[in-house]
Amino acid sequence: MSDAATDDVTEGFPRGKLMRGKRGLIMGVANKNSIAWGIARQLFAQGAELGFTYQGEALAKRVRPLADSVNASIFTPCDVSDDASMDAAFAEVQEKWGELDFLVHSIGFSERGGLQGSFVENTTRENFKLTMDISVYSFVAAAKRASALMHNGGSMITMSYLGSERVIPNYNVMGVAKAALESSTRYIAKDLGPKGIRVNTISAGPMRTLAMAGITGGRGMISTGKEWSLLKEDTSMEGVAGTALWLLSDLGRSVTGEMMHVDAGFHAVGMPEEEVS
Ligand code: NAD
Ligand code: 0WE
Repeated sequence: MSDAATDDVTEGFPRGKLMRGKRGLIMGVANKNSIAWGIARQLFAQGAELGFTYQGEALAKRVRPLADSVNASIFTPCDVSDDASMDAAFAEVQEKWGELDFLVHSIGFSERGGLQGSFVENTTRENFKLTMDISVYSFVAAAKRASALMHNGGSMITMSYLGSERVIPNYNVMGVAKAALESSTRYIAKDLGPKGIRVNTISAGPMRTLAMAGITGGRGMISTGKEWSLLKEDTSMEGVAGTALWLLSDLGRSVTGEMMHVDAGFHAVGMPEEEVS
């Protein structure tokens, strides 16, 4: 655990034992900038045993070395739009581990054409369904399968964004999907509560990931976010990963059905100071 490679992969993340003896599945690593990868490194630094699912073979080459660097014991494809693929991934967890302590769901998708301009004009029936399927239903489907393997309680998180609660230009149908995702978190938490399984959402501020690349107004979103935020900072991967650690570890006991903003305080602003000075 203390060789050079481990030091490198956990750089910036506090080391400890909070996750020792816990095994969990990370869904949604595409590359080293993925939020799921930041969370994975933090959990690894605290002693968790990790498994990874990746979207498809096109991503395997990029994700495999990351999984190897945290000694992942599971590395399996999972296209969340396909029930058979989801069944196969969780069958692998059942076979290799037989049980599960935590789940990280960090997946979202909408067609690019739905993420610009007029929400009313640009939201097609097809893309509405696709966006809801991949960004919302996938969490319900994963929670169902993961909870069946959580014999000693457990903890699950999903990733959201402020565009669910407020109008953010161009976020459009993804905002509607994130609202449904946050609501789903509460209903899943209700069903799984009696099994000692906690279910929570992290609402992160804008971060430079693949999902942000080429977004209309993406750069302005990050710089204005920083200017208007209470901390006058970008949202940090360390902050998001630290919140994930808290929620997924026993430190998060008694916390369920909750949504935590990790956005340098941006969500609390009603009027930016710049506009009145
Ligand atoms: P990312 O592109 O690294 O991650 C998105 C992941 O979704 C990828 O790993 C991709 O493979 C996966 N995915 C898409 N379709 C899939 C499918 N059919 N089957 C399986 N996997 C599929 O980008 P990210 O920013 O790390 O996004 C992770 C989550 O965080 C998303 O839910 C996103 O909405 C949310 N989020 C992102 C930001 C941000 O600014 N980057 C802010 C708040 C919330
Ligand atoms: O949830 C997200 C990203 C969502 C996303 C991004 C893409 C880009 C590439 C979903 N689907 C796609 N499909 C693609 O083809 N975020 C919170 C980051 C984000 O995305 C935005 C934002 C922010 C912030 C889109 C418009 C406006 C703001």
